Parts: sequence; structure tokens; C-alpha cells
Amino acid sequence: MAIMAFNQIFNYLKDKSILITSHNLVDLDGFVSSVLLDFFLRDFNHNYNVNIYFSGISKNTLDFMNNFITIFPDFKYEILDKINLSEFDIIIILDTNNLDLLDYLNEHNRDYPFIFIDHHLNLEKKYTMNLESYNIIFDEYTSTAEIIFEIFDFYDVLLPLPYRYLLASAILTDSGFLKYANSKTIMHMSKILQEEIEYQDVIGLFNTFTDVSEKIAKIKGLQRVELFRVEEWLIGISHVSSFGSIIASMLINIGFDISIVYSKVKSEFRISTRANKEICSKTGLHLGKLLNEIGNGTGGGHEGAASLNAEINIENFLKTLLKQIKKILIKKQPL
Ligand SMILES: [Mn+2]
Repeated sequence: MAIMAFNQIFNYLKDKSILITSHNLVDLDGFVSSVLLDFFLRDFNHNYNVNIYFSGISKNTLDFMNNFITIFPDFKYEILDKINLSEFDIIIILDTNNLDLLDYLNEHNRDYPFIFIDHHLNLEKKYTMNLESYNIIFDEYTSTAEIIFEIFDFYDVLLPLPYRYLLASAILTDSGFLKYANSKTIMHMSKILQEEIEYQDVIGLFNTFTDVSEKIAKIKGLQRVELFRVEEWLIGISHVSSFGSIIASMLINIGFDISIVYSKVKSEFRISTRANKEICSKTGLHLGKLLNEIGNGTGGGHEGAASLNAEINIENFLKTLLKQIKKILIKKQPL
């Protein structure tokens, strides 16, 4: 990759006070990339003056890090809990090249110079304070973590085990557990894991604790599901007392094209619906619009996921909903 780019950036950063940050509610890729870049700049006799700050950390990232710390209890990293931008000379923004995704910085855009290191499509937005010549934006990479890994690789640094677990995990989440990986991703993974790290041990870090009531809801949701077939499409209707949206998503994962799950909450019903991408794109089904129509304007959501809270007669409601869905599916059924 861009060998020059690294040398240039690191020369430029010398003797500067550096802030590393990422998009709002940072995900695992942004988080891990930040922790590793911080490690690189701080250690290996580099002694850069560097700090990390995020405006919020996603729940998945926090869950993951909780698991990670139980396996590597001595692992240390520091993240500022508040920030005074005027203390920094330069900001490195990881995992986005869109300031709209950085609320706290967006407001101060005109005041602080920054660099992007990112793997998303280069939006080529013109920001006055972006030091564009130092940007590293490669959209052929499936994660920012891979770009960061190449820095260590380029300087021939063998990373300690915990950092390699982190990199591998960030690559997994951003590549949909390698579903969207390319050959380069696999090569990076192989260099990161080498022989010491067992791939299944990395996967194990993503196991999250599931509450017993959620497990029961899933099982009951499955036991109660009714199957309706319209042409080649499969619709599942079920009911549970809680976790309706999780059950609706689960039914799609199992193989239903559309799922409808209802729960009684006091005097109201809560209806959660899901549909897979294929049925939406082939038939024009839009669950958000549909629930909005049938629920008299109280529903909302996207084409493939929508919910509604309403005081309704549930039998009548389901009949109407199913009838409307059938109309859409039969009308637009592909040849
Ligand atoms: Mn990413």
C-alpha cells in the first residue's frame, strides 16, 4: 500500500499533540483502529503525544470489550471521557470521511486541522481544515483495521497477542464475518492470526449472554408461528409477551420472507414486522408505509422493518394486514 503515505504522516505528526477519534457511537472497527493507532504512536520509542476520544461507544462494541477484558485482564488502553479540542494540534479521524457523522467536531470544523484514515467511499467533500494530502482513504479495504494493520506490517512490528485478537475481531465485524471479504482481507487475517491464534477463539469473543426470558420468548415464538404461503413467498405470524422485534428478526433468519409478531402491552398491541431484502426489492413491499396506512398513521419504520403500537382488535388487524400484503405480492410477483 501507500508506503510514502505512512512516512509522510508520521513525520508530520512528530512533536504535535494528536487526537484520535472516530464517528459517533463508534463501532468495533473504529474503536480497535483507534486503540491500535494510539499504541503505534505511543510505543516503539515513538513517544508521540496522543489521546483518544469518542462521542459514544456502540453497545455491541462495549459487549465485545467486556468479553475481551475477561480473556485479557491486563490489557490497558485509555480513552478520554471529555475533551477540550483546543489542546490538540491535529485530529486523526478513523473509519469515516464524513464530518456529518462526528457531531462534536462538525461544529468546530473551521478551527481544527484533521486527517482521515478510512475505508469508506471517498466522498471528496471539501473541508477547509482537512489536510487532504495526508488522508489515507482506501475503499477497497473491508475495514479501517486492515489499513492500521498494514502500518504495523510495513514497519515490521510483530503485535502482541491481544492487539491481534482485536484486529481480527474488527475485520470480522466489518466484513460480515468474512461474507463481504476479498482475497486481501483473507491475506490480512492470515498474517494477523498466524499459528498462535485459533480462529474459533476469536469468534468466541462475540458470544453474548442471552437472558433466559429471551431464550424462552424465542422458543415460544417459534412454537406458535403460523405459516402462510403466497406464491413462493412465506409469511410467519406469531405472538410473544416480550422481545417481539427480536422474534420477528429471528423468523426472517430462519427463512420466512415476512414476519409479523404481536405482543399485548396493557390495553395496546405492539406489532413488530420484518421482511427480507429480496421480497422488498422484487415486490415493492414497504412495511413502514403499510403499517402506517393500516394503523391510521400511527406506525412507522423502514421497508424491511416496522412496528406499531395501537389499541386494536388484533384478529381484524392481522386479517387486513395479510390481505394487503397478499395484494402487493400477487400484483408484483416476478415471472
Ligand atoms: Mn469500518
